[in-house]
Amino acid sequence: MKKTLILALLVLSPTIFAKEIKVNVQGMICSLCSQGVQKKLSKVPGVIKSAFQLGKKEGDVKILPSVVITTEGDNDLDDKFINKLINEAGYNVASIERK
Ligand SMILES: [Cu+2]
Repeated sequence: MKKTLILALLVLSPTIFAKEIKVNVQGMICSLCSQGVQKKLSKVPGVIKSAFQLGKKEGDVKILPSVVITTEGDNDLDDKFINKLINEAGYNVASIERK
């Protein structure tokens, strides 16, 4: 019984304690752009997921392209690191949001 519980916690913990970092990215306008960023993110230890949203217009409001990075457990990526990674992929960070 105990073993099962521990096992369940181990399996679930990366998602339960995951952090989400939303990065608004300037210039990431098509799926090819986001693939480049995704490739970079996939090599970062602790990153378990990256979900891309391309920019769009809602009425007169322009919504920037963004990527929500999910990190495992307590792993966080600091702003400097994120800026560097996005720059290396060829784009610029507009803002970073953490929930
Ligand atoms: Cu593109």
